Amino acid sequence: MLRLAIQKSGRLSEDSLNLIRECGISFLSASYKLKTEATNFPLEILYLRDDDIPGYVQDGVADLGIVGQNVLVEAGFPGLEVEGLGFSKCRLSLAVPRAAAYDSIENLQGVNIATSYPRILGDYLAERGVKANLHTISGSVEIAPSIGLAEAICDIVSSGSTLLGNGLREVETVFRSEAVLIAHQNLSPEKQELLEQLQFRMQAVRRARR
Ligand code: PRT
Ligand code: ZN
Repeated sequence: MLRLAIQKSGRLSEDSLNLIRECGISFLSASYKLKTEATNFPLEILYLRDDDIPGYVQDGVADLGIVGQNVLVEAGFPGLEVEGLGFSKCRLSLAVPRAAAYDSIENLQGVNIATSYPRILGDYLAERGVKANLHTISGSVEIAPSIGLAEAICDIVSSGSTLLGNGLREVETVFRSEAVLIAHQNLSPEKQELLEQLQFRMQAVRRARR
């Protein structure tokens, strides 16, 4: 039986469950439950915090997972990605206060930047020869400039209205993300076969949606 980890409650949850259902897989879901078994496919679904999903799949506690590429790459396991799923599209961007002068990434030399993505941002800045002071915070990153914690931020953006509402202006796109299917690297031949069946169904669902 395959074990698939999905986000318990958050932006990925509904689309992840819909995708599994559209693959013709039936299961009972109750919001208090932490796992469920499908009735017509050898699949067990685990409901977890999204941040825990890459590590569980890396360790083989779960065979598969659905998670944002941003979380996957930040966790340091980009090699687990099997395929993009086309939902939860967003970008990780740098932003500065609306009135701040900004011409190029060079302006961030020596600047304090608040982010929940120190690895992705650190790599991006290092590739461009920029040395900044990264302050890692786990949430409410957008308020950092207004409370004097940082002069710039790097956070997830989709519509841009959160940045706007906090008086910030997007200046660089650091990373583009979508939900991805991930898999443990050493699946047994039986599980690998089930993964291929599941991928075949997922691809059919995506073709039908277009
Ligand atoms: O509880 P758990 O740890 O499981 O969930 P979480 O709170 O860490 O994650 P969640 O549910 O907020 O997001 C899950 C994934 O959805 C992210 O890792 C991204 O891959 C993806 N995603 C897509 C987003 C957004 N869009 C998004 N807009 N994740 C977060 N946001 C936030 C962003 O942080 C910012 O605060 O929404 C705000 C910006 O939105 P706009 O529309 O105002 O630009
Ligand atoms: Zn999370």
